[in-house]
Amino acid sequence: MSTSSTSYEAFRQFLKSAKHIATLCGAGLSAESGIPTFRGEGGWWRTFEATQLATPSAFKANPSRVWEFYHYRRELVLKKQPNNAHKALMDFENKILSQTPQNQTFTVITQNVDGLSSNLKNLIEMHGSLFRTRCTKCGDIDKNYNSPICEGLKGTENLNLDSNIPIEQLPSCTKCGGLLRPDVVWFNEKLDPNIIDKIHEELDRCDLLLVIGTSGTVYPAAGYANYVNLRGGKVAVFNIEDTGDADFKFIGPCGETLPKALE
Ligand code: BJW
Repeated sequence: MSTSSTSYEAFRQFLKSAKHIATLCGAGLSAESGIPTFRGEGGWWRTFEATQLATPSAFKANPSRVWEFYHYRRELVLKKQPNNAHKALMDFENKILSQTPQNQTFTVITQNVDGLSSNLKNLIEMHGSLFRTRCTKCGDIDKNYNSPICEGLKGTENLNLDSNIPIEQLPSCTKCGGLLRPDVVWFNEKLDPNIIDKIHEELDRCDLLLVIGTSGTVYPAAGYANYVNLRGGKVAVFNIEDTGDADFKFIGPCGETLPKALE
């Protein structure tokens, strides 16, 4: 990549000609819905230590603390709505799906676990979901939108993270009684190999990757833009900050830039 274009017109022209279009989304996509990012101003990892909350060893050492964090985030997200950037992705997907003949594809790969893109038909949630649980004993995975997720966590929404709730009062499996965990991907955990395969299928054919609201610091997602570029695909970045090289760059809140780019 050399110089970046900031022209919406040039982007829209390229978008029309691209056959396989994909996005890689991060926490910035949901920022305008009122959901904190991880590393930006007010971000989770600015206040809390990621290793104390988003690693398997943190959960083993203190499942109560980890569940308090995820309970807080579930309750927060349940009160939030998709914003104009989510809507732009939805409208664009509908536009692509209504083409006859279908001569373009559109896939949204998201690192977000908030479910605010869950109305999309072609969605890959690579880091899991706040609204799925996984049993630590039998491995059962289940959807769960209960509010609160269990009585033991009710009233712990002050984010002190020090309630020390006994394991028996944390979410438990309806099938085997084992301790449940959030079905998200923590640091040092492998992503689901089926999901990785699906992502690679997309990246291997992608002509244009839209990188929306991600700091590009967490692997494997952080390597995807470069991967697409090396294969000759183009990369368009939508971010409030300049995150580095790209063929197209739209700096500003994605609730404003994305609808304009995809109109
Ligand atoms: C806006 C905006 C607006 C704001 N409009 N923009 C290679 C090199 C080095 C390290 C590694 C490596 N490979 C693996 C690692 C280790 C690790 C890693 O990457 N560490 C780095 C920190 C260096 N990766 C892993 O551990 C991964 N696992 C793995 O690779 O396994 C391999 C393995 C092999 C063998 C054995 C075992 C393992 C797993 C990573 C899982 C990440 N999990 C989290 C938590 C998930 C659940 C949860 O949500 O609680 O995922 S961490 C957190 O970061 C979360 C996010 O999805 C992820 C990415 O963050 P994101 O979305 O980019 O958010 P921010 O806050 O960083 O950025 C927001 C951006 O938005 C900013 O740029 C703003 O400017 C912008 N913005 N408002 C537009 N309105």
